[in-house]
Amino acid sequence: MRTLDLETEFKRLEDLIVKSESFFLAGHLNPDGDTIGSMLAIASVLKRLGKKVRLFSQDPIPENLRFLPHAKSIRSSLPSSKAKFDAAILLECSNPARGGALEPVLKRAGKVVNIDHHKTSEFYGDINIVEPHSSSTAEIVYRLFYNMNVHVTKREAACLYTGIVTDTGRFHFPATSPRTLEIASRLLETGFKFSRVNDLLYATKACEGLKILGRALESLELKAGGKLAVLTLKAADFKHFDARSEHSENVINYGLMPPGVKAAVMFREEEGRVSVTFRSRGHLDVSLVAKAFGGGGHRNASGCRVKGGLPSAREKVLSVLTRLLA
Ligand SMILES: [Mn+2]
Repeated sequence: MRTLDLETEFKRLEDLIVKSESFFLAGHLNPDGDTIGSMLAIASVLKRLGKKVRLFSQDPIPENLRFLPHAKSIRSSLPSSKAKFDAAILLECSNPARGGALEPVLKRAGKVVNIDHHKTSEFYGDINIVEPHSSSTAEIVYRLFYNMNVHVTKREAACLYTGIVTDTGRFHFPATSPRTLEIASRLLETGFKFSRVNDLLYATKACEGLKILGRALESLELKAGGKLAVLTLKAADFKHFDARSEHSENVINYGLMPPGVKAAVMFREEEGRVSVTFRSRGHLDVSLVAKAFGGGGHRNASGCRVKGGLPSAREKVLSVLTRLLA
């Protein structure tokens, strides 16, 4: 389970945890199961160690993740300008801006810790636990606990399992390794109700989500000689179905289904900007496209936000994507 490169950073973080009293934890914008699961598991362990923990997510927690133990303790408001933390731990943020307007808190934090599995990480932390070969941040967090000799509770296991199962697409994506399955197996050994967790994650979907999925599928276009699938959701679609951005999570994955498709992109029109998500198969690196527009992510899954209206965002992003596919 141990990797030499990470061991020093794990040890430094362990030392920091031992000598610190107060922690600020934050995840990325549009939080997913890995960010939230990892954050809640770390918070739970820190609390068991008698630490003070403040959890922050600028964007709301998706409905399908609110079942996670203590998900309600994650706040969307920043601590007051007087609050000072011994350590700030950022999860899955390639750079601090991925977490939102964290700057005032980070400036006053004793140490900044960056835990991530994105290769786009900018190593901005005093401690950087970045492992791009990990399926998920939850997998790294499990290894941190293992190195610290921390026994994982059922609730913490449910959180970490959620991070792993969602980020691997249910143990489907290539980043799933023997170690991923070994860690999942150890989490199952705690006896948490993994079948119930799977039901809540995968067999439960709000009507708004089902309807917005239908609308997104209707919008499907194939471009670049059938190699690129484009899905588009307009602000009016969300309004029509009374749906929010989170209802369209994972819709992008349908874009990869038509035979011959190498990459999929989904545009979601928001106020004053467009949220863009990318997926690809094999060696095609869509994180390059996301990065070109100030975003980040992995080779096969990435995202960015483009300022301005839908037509111009589509045109700009599609021209870069088509060049990548050529
Ligand atoms: Mn992740």
